[in-house]
Amino acid sequence: MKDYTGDQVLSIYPQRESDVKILQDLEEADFWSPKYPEGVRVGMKIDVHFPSYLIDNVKTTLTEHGIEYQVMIEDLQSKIDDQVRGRKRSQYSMTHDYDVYHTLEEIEQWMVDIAAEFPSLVTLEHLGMSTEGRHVNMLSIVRNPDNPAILIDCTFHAREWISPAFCQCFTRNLLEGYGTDPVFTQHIDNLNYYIIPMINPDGYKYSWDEDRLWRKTRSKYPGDLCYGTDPNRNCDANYGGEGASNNSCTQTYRGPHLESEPEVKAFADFTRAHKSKIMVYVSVHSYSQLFVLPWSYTATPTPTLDVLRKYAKKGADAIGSVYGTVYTYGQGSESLYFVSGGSKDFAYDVGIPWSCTLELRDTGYYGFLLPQDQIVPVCVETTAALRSLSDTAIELWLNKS
Ligand code: 0X9
Ligand code: ZN
Repeated sequence: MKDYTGDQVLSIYPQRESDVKILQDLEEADFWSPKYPEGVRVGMKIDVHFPSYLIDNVKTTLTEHGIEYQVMIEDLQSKIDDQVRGRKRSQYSMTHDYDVYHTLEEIEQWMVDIAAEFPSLVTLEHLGMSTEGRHVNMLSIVRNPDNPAILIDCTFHAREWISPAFCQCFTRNLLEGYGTDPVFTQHIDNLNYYIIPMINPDGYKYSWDEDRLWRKTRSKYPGDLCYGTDPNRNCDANYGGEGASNNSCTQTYRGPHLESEPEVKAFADFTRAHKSKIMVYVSVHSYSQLFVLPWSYTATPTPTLDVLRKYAKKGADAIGSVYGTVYTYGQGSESLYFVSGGSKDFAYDVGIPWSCTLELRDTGYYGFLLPQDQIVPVCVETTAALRSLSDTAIELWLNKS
């Protein structure tokens, strides 16, 4: 397992263009937010992870140039260890715990079990294979094939562990609510749910066994130096444009060609085949507390930006109404940074009327290392957003026909 002892994550606040330039030139900087150096802008909070042996140099450089910063994570390895502390021994027996992070094997078993527990509501469908030969599966809750649908995926990025934790917990709430909770019942009766809890199984396993901060898939191509393609740069949405890298050793590698990743291809084929029914697409990531709306690959506003914003606001308000957690929303290229080849832009361009990347908690205190005691609150508040977005899907469908 890769050791991050002594590594630090700094939150840096560039105030001038010259500061931006300095940040972009820092060696071995692992950008957590934004994802890559070109995304750095004046006035942003920039979270960057540095290896222990460079930390003193980096701080000296920042101080010399009068660039403000604070230490976000003092010792990365101890935060990594803290994150799974208290994980119960028998994670998976008869009951599944929804308040801990689960390994890939546990999540795969959970998918089989939840489908078996609610046989009249759910089927487990095979979408495709991963590079390393694992199944990419989907839980499909279809009461009536003529109903509209909502497509939800989790774990595009391996290290964003709160994402699959949310998918598991939400699915449970939804299914248990059928017949007991009037809102969930009405939703399941009128809306089909396609839930892909684990779209990047190879990367997720690697983030447990080898490198906690692994983000990408685990493919490697002839002529490439490094492993891993960013699946959220590999989709058909201005593929290869701004905000994606052609260097396999970066975190935002777009892959050798469009849909080179079998996981992405499986997702994209399914989406294209069901595009006329899918009204809402939500890709669950972390972190930033944001609804990122199309487009991210261009600053041009989408023709339906008003509609996108209207329902994003409802979702953000729904989250806020639970514990007051503040979520913002906006077009990707304005609220975050440019991304080409992202899944939510692909979904939008294929004709799905409402789509977003949903970046869960937090805003950069723990970042990807969100403690387990936040899983349940994240689940509760984000479930409120998905209830709102379920209404949105039904409403868009009624307006359409
Ligand atoms: O950079 C990304 O892929 C997403 N952020 S993350 O920290 N989860 O990696 C943002 C993507 C937003 N834009 C598109 N999906 N197009
Ligand atoms: Zn992500």
